[in-house]
Amino acid sequence: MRRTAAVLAILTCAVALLSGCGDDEPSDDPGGTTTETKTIEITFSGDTVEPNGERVEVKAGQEIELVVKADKPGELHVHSNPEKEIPYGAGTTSTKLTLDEPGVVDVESHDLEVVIVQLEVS
Ligand SMILES: [Cu+2]
Repeated sequence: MRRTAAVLAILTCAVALLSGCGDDEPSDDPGGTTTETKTIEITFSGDTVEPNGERVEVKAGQEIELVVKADKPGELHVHSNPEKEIPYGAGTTSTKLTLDEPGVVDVESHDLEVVIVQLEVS
């Protein structure tokens, strides 16, 4: 079942790409309440990535720090509204973001065609 969901997510993604999901607007919300930062470590190695489709619960407006460790540069795709593209380099790259709308937001690698984490925003 999970495989089907992943395939669907990728298809959704491909459609989104066709309709031009290239504009990334970082939605920083100053004046939000201070909550603990949720740190998610993502490790790319060759053609694999950890985690792989794991669900992570976050609060709306909570600061999320993505710490990407990679052996080569690439890009994460966050299926929030609006969508975000997060480039990373070889080595360790740390990026912060917040999600304001409740729902499930996929974080994907289009290079590997996988869903890395699903952020469950509540
Ligand atoms: Cu995508």
